[in-house]
Amino acid sequence: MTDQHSNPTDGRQPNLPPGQRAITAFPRFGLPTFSWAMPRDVQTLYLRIGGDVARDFIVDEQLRGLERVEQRADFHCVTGWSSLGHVWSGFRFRDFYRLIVQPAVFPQTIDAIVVFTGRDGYRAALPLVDLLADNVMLADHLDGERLGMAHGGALRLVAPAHYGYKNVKHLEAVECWNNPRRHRFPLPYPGLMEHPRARVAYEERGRHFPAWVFRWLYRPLITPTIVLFRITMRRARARAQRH
Ligand SMILES: Nc1nc2c(c(=O)[nH]1)N[C@H]1C(S)=C(S)[C@@H](COP(=O)(O)O)O[C@H]1N2
Ligand SMILES: [Mo]
Repeated sequence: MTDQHSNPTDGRQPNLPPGQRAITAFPRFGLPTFSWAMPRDVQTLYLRIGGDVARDFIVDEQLRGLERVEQRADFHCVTGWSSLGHVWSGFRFRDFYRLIVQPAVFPQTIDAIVVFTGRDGYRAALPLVDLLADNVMLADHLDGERLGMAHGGALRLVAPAHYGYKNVKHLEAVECWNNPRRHRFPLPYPGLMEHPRARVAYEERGRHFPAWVFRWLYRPLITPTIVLFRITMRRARARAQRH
């Protein structure tokens, strides 16, 4: 069995979603443009809440009051790699939404959209209905350790049913838009690469083209991107140590 196909959790061939290959590592990954925008603060727990709210506000300590939950989940990047069996700890998005966001949001509509912004400027959006699923988390721990520079500290979105590009790291802001058609969300990648739901099980990799086209386009980018992020993360760590 090659390294690429081994399952780090139990050694059996995993039952992977369509078009995915398991890798044993969990590399830092993302859009190359953001590899140079490593956020300075990956430790302070806070979020700005905005969108269709009376006024933007910041939550910090209130987050710690939410019930702590843990789940084991696989991670699937839209480019085709999967990293299996990770344990996330943090807070249920649903609890965060119901207890902190909802009281401040103007009357909800069923097609509300939530836009997440990272401290590196990265953005992604998901329909509220998808985010209320039981397994969607705001995580602050991965495999027993606090999230840091590598995987999205202080807080990241974990939505295992959706491709990695919806799992925004280093969360800075959460905006809830009731009437998404009235707003435009500038996303950091071309519209073609965006799928409003990006569900792994249905291979919703992008729009207008069949999934195999995206697989074929993305596959050659995996290794160079992993190498790039390894380099930029090493630099960011060295910089953080100097200061
Ligand atoms: N803030 C931020 N979040 C991000 C990205 C990014 O570049 N910046 N990249 C996305 C993509 S494409 C993937 S596959 C995952 C990778 O998560 P990891 O670095 O923990 O492996 O983060 C997603 N969330
Ligand atoms: Mo990704």
